[in-house]
Amino acid sequence: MKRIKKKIDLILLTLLVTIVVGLPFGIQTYDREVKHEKVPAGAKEFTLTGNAQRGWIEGEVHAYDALSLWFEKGKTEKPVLEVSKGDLVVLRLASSDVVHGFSLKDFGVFVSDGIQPGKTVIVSFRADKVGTFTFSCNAICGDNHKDMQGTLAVIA
Ligand SMILES: [Cu+2]
Repeated sequence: MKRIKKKIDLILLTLLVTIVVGLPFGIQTYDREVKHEKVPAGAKEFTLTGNAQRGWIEGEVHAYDALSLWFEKGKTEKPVLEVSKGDLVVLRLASSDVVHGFSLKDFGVFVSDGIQPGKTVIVSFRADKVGTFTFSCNAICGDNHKDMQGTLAVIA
């Protein structure tokens, strides 16, 4: 009887360890696969990282890097994303600190439920008109919230 109980304990412990260790890997793999699936071939892809001090930064930037870049270079330029008319544009939106939002109203693109740190939100749209369009953050994220903007330039 005691032996069986020990065996069950061991099985349960193994199961628990497997779950605790395996879950983060599982989530990571799932995220990567899902992200991968969402980006069609031939799309113009950009990554924007939101930072409460520096606004939108082009590329994937982690909190520590954002901070050191801030001290090294001061305020960064607002990003300008250039695409051609007719392009399918895919934006990977990330945050290096707090919850940000995203809005590009000329193309009907809104992220209303927030861009959480550590999670990437992917939006896509067809750049079907020529011009320069402003995108911004639509979640109040700090003192520099109103400066958290960038430009999408669609050329003919
Ligand atoms: Cu923001």
